[in-house]
Amino acid sequence: MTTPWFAPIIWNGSYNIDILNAQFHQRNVRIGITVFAIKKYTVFIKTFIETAEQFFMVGYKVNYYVFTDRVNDISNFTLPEGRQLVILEVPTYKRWQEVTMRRMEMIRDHAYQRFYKEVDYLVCVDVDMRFSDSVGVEILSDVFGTLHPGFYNAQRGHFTYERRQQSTAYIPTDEGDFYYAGGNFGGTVEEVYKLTNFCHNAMMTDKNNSLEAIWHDESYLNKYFLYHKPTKILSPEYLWDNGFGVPQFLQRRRFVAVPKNSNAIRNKRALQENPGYQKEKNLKFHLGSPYIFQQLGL
Ligand code: 5GW
Ligand code: MN
Repeated sequence: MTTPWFAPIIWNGSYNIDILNAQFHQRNVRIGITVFAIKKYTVFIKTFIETAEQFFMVGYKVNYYVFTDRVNDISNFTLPEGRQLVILEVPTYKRWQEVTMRRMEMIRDHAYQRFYKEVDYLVCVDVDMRFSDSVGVEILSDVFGTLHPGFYNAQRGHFTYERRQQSTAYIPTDEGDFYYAGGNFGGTVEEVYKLTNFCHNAMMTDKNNSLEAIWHDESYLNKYFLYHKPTKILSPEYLWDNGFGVPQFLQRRRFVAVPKNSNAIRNKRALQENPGYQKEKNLKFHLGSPYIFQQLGL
């Protein structure tokens, strides 16, 4: 339950939430959660916020920072005192790869411009998710990452790191501690600034060389964590996908992927239009062989 550099790995049963709450309430911490709802992904916001209100940092000051290009699609939520919704209008990018990758730049810019004035910690997550059990201050630390649900048990050589030496995200087969998920990381505003700044700059360097890492922002995040080790690591309880089944050791599923074709399945038109559809097909390669994916030139 700790890494070789003495960072705790957060599993159910490894901490006492009452002690931690006493500590964090004493410090009166404020938490920001960043989430992107670009194009059709605005459909995920309602469930995301409703379930977060039940399970995310209950009793704390929380700012939801929703980055979107469709401000009018975000409905109003009645939130209790101390919790608020902040809608940040941002540009759309045509390619889905760019939609997910540009999150790093936008988090960085807003961390620099405003987040540091408003919150102490940032939690940066995917939107196609629901909270289904408590996620509290046990996750907070200077800089934290989450074990990817598909790789917590895998050998280092099987991690889907970027393996092309020309890329800034390159990790050799004999290096790397864990395979971290792109969909849940965070830390203090300053640490998240450093992380997102690194990832964005690395992406831009690659872009200038006509390169894009195999798993986009996730590949650059993994490169960052190799040389800037997280001070806490969240178990896959904090980013589960029921597509991986429900293994017995997994006592809690706190933050779980919403199947992306759930809307689409209902009618054919939505299926063709669902922006996640094409990507979902690619997900199979992610779980199986990334090299097939590479060979296809995708
Ligand atoms: C659309 C098509 C394919 C891939 C991503 C998108 C997409 C992602 C989008 O159209 N709008 C959008 O807001 N996103 C943001 O990027 C969401 O916050 C989403 O959770 C995040 C990562 O994309 P995902 O969730 O589709 O990635 P996986 O690896 O969880 O499938
Ligand atoms: Mn996702």
